[in-house]
Amino acid sequence: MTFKIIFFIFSLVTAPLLMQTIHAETVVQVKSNSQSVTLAIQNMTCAMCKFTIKKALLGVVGVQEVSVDYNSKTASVTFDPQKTSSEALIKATTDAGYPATVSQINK
Ligand SMILES: [Cu+2]
Repeated sequence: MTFKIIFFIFSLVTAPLLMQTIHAETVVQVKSNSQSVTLAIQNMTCAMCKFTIKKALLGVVGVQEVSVDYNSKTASVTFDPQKTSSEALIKATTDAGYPATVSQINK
């Protein structure tokens, strides 16, 4: 009974501290190894195009995350700037049949 109460209070105190530590590590990693850009993509004519584009972008070494939006004809790409560049991303989509331009650089 007493032990349970002590353990409960201990959990309440340590949980937020643990969460903060995890959060801080994530932020540091994002700052040092990731950059995110939004590409405006041409030639998207149907919903299937987004899978072709996503596959092409994920094939670029250094790309970490891709999200393609058919309605806005854009792709948000997170990548390691030491391994690739927005120029390489544009080359990949262009080679797949979808020329693109950088519409936004997200820091
Ligand atoms: Cu299509």
